[in-house]
Amino acid sequence: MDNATESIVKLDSLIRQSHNPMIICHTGADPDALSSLAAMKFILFTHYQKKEVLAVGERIPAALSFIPGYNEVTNGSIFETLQKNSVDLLIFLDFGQLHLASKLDAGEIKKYIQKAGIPVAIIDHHPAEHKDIEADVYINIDPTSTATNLHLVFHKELGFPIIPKVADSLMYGIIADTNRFKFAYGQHSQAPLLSISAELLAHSTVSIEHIANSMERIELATLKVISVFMKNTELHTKEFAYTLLSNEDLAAYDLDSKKLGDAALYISNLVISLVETATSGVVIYPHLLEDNVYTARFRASSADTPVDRYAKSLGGGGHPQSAAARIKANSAQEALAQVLAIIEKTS
Ligand SMILES: [Mn+2]
Repeated sequence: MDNATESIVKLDSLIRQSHNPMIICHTGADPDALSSLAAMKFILFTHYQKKEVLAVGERIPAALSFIPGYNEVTNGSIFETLQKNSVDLLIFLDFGQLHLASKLDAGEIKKYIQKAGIPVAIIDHHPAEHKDIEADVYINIDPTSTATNLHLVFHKELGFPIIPKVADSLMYGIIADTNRFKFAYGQHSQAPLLSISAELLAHSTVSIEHIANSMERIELATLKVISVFMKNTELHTKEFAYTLLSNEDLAAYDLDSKKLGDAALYISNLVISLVETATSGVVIYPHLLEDNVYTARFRASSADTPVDRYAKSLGGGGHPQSAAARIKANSAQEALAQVLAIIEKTS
């Protein structure tokens, strides 16, 4: 048996022995975490005949209520649930770092698990080197999502039939974490991803179009902020685009400032590094909680033009293709001037 098969066999036997399993996802669930939690709950009910399954995540965003599994999971305290129930197996989904379990109680949760001697299994897809939770079983076969790992474990390796509800949930996780099959996680992730998805789609009741549309829905108030960001977009050079939004813009166009963050994310993720010939760009907007502070959100459509160097020079940080910094300035224009000066110096 290879390592993965051995871990899966061990997980299967831990689940069979367990009378009171609890499954949890990371705090502030994303679609993959939430869908995996729901799918895992159906799997434990259907294939392992568990009578009750505690499925808990903390701070699950209400914005994810469009995901079919939303009502199947409990949005509440993991530590309190552990204390109130005699849990005899804990399965962590979509994370391997303790602090991601809970904003307030991560340390207490760890102590409780150790004291009670509860076996722990992790099913995750994030880089294994960051894992800091000690687990009896650690499964991380496919790098693209937790959903793909659940498929590989329960359908491929353990041979359970694919039930439509599980296929639906797993497809939401996959579409979200790969941005509709776009992201490559290393060199060889895409062919396996597409064959896993084909197997699930054969049993799924929702189309890729439906899933993608439900995730890409946008609030009208956010769209109005986006439109001003778009209007203010310019090319600094052929390779670099920028846009900014000032406090004056917020007032002049009667924009909802609470939508500023969502609108800036939309523009930086989907627009600013794709304007004409540009491969990178920046989005600048006021930080609403602090006067004279602006956020600069950098994005690159190619790793060949990394933007984290600019963010770092401004005291921020991030990754080559996505980075951010906070800038002290008296106006959005002044913040932009600082950013462009840094780019001249760093390029
Ligand atoms: Mn994930």
